[in-house]
Amino acid sequence: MASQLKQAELKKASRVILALDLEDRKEAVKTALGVADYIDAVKIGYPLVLSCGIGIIGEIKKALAKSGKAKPIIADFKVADIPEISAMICKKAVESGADFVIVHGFGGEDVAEACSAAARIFMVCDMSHEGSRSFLEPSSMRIARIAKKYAYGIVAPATREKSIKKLRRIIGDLVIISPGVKAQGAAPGSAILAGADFEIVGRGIYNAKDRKKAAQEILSEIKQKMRTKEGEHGRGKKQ
Ligand code: OMP
Repeated sequence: MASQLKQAELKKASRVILALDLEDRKEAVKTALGVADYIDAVKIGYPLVLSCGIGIIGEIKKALAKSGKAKPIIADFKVADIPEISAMICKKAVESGADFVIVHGFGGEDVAEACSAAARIFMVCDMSHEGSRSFLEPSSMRIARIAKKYAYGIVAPATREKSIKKLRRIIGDLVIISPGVKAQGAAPGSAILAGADFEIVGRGIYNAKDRKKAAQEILSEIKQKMRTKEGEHGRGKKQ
């Protein structure tokens, strides 16, 4: 059963999720606050948590709320242990302020069930890097069927639009978040056009000279692509 925990929803505005893979606490807070107007959520994973401690999740969350720009936090722990330990990890993430936790799908149904009782989860179905073609991609459709039962959403690669399209057909209206934009080669907006709900961007924003400008540009490229697609649909209907 999917989690009944009362937590934040991911609301679609910019459609951008910031992957905050930095190692310095001050820099991380500054970056999140600096681009808060252009993102819908912040994803925090091992680089930041192992550098600053798990308290950084609550710290970023509070800093955003204090500035009047509260955002949901996704803890990217790619949980993949036995069910009991996986659930403990999810619980710790939630206690630390995470609204969602990313869990690997290859652990199987018992892990998914245990994690979904402890947190709202995103399940990794397929990944954005080349190596994922060896083991994960061939199993991604089976993982998606498990996700449909237990997850709030899935992670699917912006670098492989075909994968997003196939996974969307299985998971129905679950939320799709897609990494691989900019630094890994996918153009902003392409995953959304393929059926994703949000695009995850890390280096494309935090490595930019002007982070705000980079986030702004990514956002306008996404909106532009969406408008073009809507226009094409509109014209198609009239014909
Ligand atoms: P950039 O490549 O810097 O935009 O960062 C991508 C972010 O998405 C990182 O935090 C990765 O850990 C994460 N990610 C992937 O890049 N590929 C995946 O298949 C899955 C994830 C993820 O689960 O978030």
